Amino acid sequence: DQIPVRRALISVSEKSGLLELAAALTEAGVEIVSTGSTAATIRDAGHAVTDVAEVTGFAEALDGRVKTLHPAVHSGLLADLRLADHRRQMDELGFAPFELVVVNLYPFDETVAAGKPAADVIENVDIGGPAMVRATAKNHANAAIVVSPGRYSEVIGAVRNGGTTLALRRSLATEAFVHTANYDASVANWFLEQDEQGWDAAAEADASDTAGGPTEASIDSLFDTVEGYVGYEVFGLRESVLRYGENSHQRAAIFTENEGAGIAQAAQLHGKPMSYNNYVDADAAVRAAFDHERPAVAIIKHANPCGIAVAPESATDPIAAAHELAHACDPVSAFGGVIAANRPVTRAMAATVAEIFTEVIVAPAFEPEALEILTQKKNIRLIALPADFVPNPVELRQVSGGFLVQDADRSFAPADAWTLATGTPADAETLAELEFAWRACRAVKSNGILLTGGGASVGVGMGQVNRVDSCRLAVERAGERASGSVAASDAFFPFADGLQVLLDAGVRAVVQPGGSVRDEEVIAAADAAGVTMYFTGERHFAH
Ligand code: 93A
Repeated sequence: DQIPVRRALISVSEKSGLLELAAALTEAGVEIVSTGSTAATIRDAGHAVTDVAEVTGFAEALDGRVKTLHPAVHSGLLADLRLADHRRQMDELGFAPFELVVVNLYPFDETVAAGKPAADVIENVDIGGPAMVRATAKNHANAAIVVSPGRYSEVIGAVRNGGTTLALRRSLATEAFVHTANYDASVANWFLEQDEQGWDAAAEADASDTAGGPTEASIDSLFDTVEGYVGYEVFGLRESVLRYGENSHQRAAIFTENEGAGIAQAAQLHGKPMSYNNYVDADAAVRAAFDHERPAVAIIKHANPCGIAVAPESATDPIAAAHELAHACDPVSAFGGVIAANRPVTRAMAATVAEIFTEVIVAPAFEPEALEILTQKKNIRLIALPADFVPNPVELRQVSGGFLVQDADRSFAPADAWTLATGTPADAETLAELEFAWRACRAVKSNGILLTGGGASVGVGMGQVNRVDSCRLAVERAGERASGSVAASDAFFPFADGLQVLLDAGVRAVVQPGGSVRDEEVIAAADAAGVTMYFTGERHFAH
């Protein structure tokens, strides 16, 4: 099954390793056929090369759009020389086969990442390259297809050792089809984005929005790493390059499931491209807002809520009312925040948000008048969730050397399943407030303490390694509003000290999982303060 290499076709945009390859092939007596700038590079280094135009009898046409798209090339790639009839036809046509084809494609992703105008992006959709790659991969029984410089040395070794083996050609062909599938997915993704964002907006895409990050030349190697990590499962995902990652020196991309209906598939109606951090915060915001059945708004900074509220029953414009309440929790931190609403954004909500510097608003929809107001703001990103939006049923998290998978934390113990740990049973209004606090609390990173009043957070203590500190933070943020508020704790109080901070601040009712070995101490503290406390029997850590 070994096939000696006599004639190679080389056409590469990315030219690293090209001269070493050309030198090795020349030394092995292989004839090299090549396209425009690839041929020039090889020739300049002093190696013999045949121009593809000599093979086709046609000069490159239409500014290079037609270079290799010719029967003389493609018959050489596709002839199945195991068949006498194919050999006979090749002789009659005067065509010769290629046993080795080395192609890499026009830099489509890099052109998008560099913020080039649409015309440049479209010119970088490679047509002839993928045709050669796919033809040769199909015909791997007869020829080897190489799409990445990383495989050159292996192929050189094979050429020197008498030819490519079937095993090598199969492995190269698999890589080739994955490569062209991903390439086409990138192209399709870009076209979908233009459809969603408006083609003109994209043409105006300001180079300063996308340039300057580390993505330009190096993004391919990031994708190689990701492909190496997830194997060929990456097939079936659309990838798109982000300006940069969490910080400007980190390369980044988002992989989008073709069948999903989440934040990754949401349509951007306005604003600069979403950043890595925008995606993280928008996802956290949506999860927080959609944890409530009533109209709700969550305002997120660094994946934590700085405000979360549901609309009062009496509100005439419920989502606008929920936003005002959420914003009032911590107006300082809400500056530059990411807002999610679980109902369409109304004119009234838009008018308020327009006054506050906001990075992103995510919602199921925007009323036309709301859009009119918000699109006046150049920097705000408006994101419409898919109509069939669903939170992920499972969550993945990377650890070194692997990743963790778990069910998403979706369910809640309803108030009628809680047990009264101490105090008089809460009245309906207090119970509803406790239920809101309990639902809102899991949007807070652990250790999470949430103080609420009137269906709105008034103090948030998040992300502390010590529950007492979270209690102090929540009380400090709430200020005067702590007195008469209700409190939720995402996990049990291991000692009475944290709860005591809340009791001293005048909290009137508490909900928490219970289950600490010191529950008795904790109950005694609530009892002494005459405060009602419920145990839910389930905790909601979020890290
Ligand atoms: O413009 S194309 O879509 N039409 C073609 O016929 C064609 N042939 C090769 N793109 C084509 N190529 C691509 O040109 C290859 O995939 C490669 O990326 C690039 C190499 O061209 P050059 O050697 O002129 O730099």
